[in-house]
Amino acid sequence: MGSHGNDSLESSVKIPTIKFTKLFINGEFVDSISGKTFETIDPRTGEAIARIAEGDKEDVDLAVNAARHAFDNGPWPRLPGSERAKRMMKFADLIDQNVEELAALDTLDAGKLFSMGKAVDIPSSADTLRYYAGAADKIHGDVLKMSREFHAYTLHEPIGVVGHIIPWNFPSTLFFLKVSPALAAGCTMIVKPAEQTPLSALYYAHLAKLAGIPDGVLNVVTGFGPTAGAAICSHMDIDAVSFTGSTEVGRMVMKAAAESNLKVVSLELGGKSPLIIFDDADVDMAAQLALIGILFNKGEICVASSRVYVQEGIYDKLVKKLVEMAKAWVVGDPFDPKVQQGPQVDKEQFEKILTYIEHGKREGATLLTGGKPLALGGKGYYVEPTIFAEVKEDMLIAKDEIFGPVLALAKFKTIDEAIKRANSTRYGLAAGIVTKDLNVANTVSRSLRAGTIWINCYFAFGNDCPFGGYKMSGFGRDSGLEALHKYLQVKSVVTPLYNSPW
Ligand code: TXE
Repeated sequence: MGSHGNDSLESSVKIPTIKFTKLFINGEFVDSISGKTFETIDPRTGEAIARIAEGDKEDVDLAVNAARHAFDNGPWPRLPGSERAKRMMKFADLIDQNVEELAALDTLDAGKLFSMGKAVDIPSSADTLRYYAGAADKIHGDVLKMSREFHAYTLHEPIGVVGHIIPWNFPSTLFFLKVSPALAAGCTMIVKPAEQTPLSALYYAHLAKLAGIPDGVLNVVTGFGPTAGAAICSHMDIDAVSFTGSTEVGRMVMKAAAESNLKVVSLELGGKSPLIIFDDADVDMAAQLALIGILFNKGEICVASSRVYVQEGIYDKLVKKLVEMAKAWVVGDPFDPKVQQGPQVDKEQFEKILTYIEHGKREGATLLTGGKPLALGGKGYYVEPTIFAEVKEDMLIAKDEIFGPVLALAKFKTIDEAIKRANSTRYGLAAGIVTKDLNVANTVSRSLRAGTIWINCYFAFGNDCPFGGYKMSGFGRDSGLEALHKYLQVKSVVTPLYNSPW
């Protein structure tokens, strides 16, 4: 595992100055009503990057008033879909024009790889906007037959004011997976980014204004979950809340929605996704998928393949390869293009991961590699790529989402055993299958209870591919036209015909 000093990096990559630190309400950057601010921290060093306005319930009220007014009286829901689309396209172009700066903000805030942000997260965020812009003028209902006495049709109307609560692991991607379909539908909204990663969300608010998104349509309230986030969930004037985060908080979101105005809820929560590797798999390819499946984005991804089941015939070869690759994996400064894994997002996540590693050791799993923090210059929240073998389903490291670079390996004999063990989890977000046998792939994919199944690939996402969970990974879908419908209401309109007794 390599480490790289970062002194020279600061000169080769342009570290942006932080331009936007205030709440964005009704088209203006404003201080929080309390005047309070909080620090956003660089996980490479543990030091503060900037002070950000700390929104609370009163600020959420202001943002909701602005969004309500924009929805009830403003142009956005009433514009032709093609006009909303034009502005969304402009928004996407502005993102493309600022890719480096935006990628650098997410690297500073979240420790994400700068090269990945520049090549994938930020450009694909612009493409998410474009995908839904393309749908904005194709929102329509059906003509219904009912009986011969009535003429009826359905209208698909924007659901209203939406609250989006997002986490820190994909600050840009998740911002646009939530905001884009809601904009296309004609909704107005309040976004609460995670307290760890407020920087890019505020920048996007600025770009939205430049793109001609009317004031009040897109508001960003930075702040903490139990205050600003909770105020969104229990607000009486928010019509829907779309949440991505922990299962624990997802439960609170649903409870607050139920106890306030029964707002519509969609939840994308944690995962403990299995990857099943069969005897006929290509060893190199399977090892690569298993490695990337757990180490991509430092394991901070809800669909990480954190449980890998390997059939007994290929087990020894595969494990040998996997461990070799994990040992060669480069951990270090995420601005360095040679680095494959940056620091965990914050001290809390870093400590959570190390605690799980200790559990794994105590519970009797075999530690094959890693298992320690990496002290790169004595700073930062770096964790070694870690692989445990002989992991049993009742061990904590097999049950809980660790959200870090920690893999749980186990050996299996038969297909039925693999299916049973893969399904023995409270989560159901994703799963992977590696085999050359189409019958095995099809049988297993139908038997796994998860929202996305990857066969001979992993992390293959697309804007048209619905994404979401089974079981305690939540409900509702981000991505695809399914997500657009999350932000639409269906209204039936019925009128009598000439020969009706009415
Ligand atoms: O999540 P939280 P945390 C999982 C992952 C991680 C764990 C804890 O296992 O280790 O959750 O991470 C807001 N009302 N995932 O503590 O707290 C919060 O401000 C309303 C998986 O960071 O769920 C942030 O904006 N909102 C996940 C968002 O919820 C509240 C990605 C997520 O934070 C709130 C992140 C409240 N009471 C973590 N409390 C995924 N599915 O990808 C917090 N928030």
